[in-house]
Amino acid sequence: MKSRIVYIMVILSMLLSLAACSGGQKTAQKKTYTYQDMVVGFIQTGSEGGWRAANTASFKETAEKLGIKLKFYDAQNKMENQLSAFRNFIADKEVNVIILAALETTGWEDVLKEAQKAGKIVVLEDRRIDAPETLYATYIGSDFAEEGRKAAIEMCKLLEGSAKKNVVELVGNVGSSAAKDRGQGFREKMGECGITIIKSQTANWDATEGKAVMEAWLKETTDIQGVFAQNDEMGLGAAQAIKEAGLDPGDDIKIITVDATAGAFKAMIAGDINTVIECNPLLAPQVYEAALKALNGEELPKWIPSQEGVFYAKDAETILPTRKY
Ligand code: GYE
Repeated sequence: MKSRIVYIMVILSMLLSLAACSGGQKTAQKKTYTYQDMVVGFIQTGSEGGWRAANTASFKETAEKLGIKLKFYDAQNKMENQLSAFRNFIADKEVNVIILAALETTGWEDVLKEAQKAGKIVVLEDRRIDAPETLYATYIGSDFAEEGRKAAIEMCKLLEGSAKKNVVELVGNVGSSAAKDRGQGFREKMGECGITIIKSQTANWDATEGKAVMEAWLKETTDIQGVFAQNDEMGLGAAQAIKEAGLDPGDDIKIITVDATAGAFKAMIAGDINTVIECNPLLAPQVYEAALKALNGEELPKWIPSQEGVFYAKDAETILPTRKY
């Protein structure tokens, strides 16, 4: 009898030690990724001006600092290039994270499903898209609608007491979330002080195009009290056109832009631009941190908005030296 009890005890202890070590093997199999394990396929829009250059620099510099292997692709502002790059990164066995700055809000569902099937983490930076949230880990970018609302509120301040409040709007790439949402936000608030948008046209984020569109408008009418430019470059172009029409930008016609690049600060110091709404391009640290969390299986909020402010001409000279871009 005694030997039977000893025999059962021995079997039991063997089973317990087996369970413990297999459990250990199981936990040993669960890998914890570090930044050095990350191989990122980053799909950038293309060159659009100071904001974009700062955004790209943020991702390259931060990858270097963290030891992330970055495969950078510049889509030259072509949607078809972004889609083909996306598929190339899905096929690239080395890539475990894909980061996208989407040129357009639509057209992403198929590649996102392919990426999910291939087990790739997808993080959206800068631009949001219209696709099911389950298809990407998170979106890190600005609240563009809030930027538009801020612009309208600031334009109301600039036009206070003006008999007329005719405003013209220079729009970015019309398919982009930044353009759509800034326009929507501005329209939500402009009625509070009787602003009317008398002209609205895309200048594709570009200074030269912004100048050409403003020139054409001024040939039609000079009964314009304000310009809402959805980025700095287009606002700088409009200021040039206003000067060449013999008017004083920042005085005869008020100008508000979005981004807050160094060019806008210099234009505020020169008196050509009145107010600038900040849009932060230095997103890489937040984006890489979110990607690492997602790689390690963490659930993330589907949108992590950037924190941003408003800058005024009177403060520009003091603030410019503190700016990173
Ligand atoms: O405002 C503009 C750039 O997506 C927020 O894109 C970005 C916008 C920015 O071309 O300058």
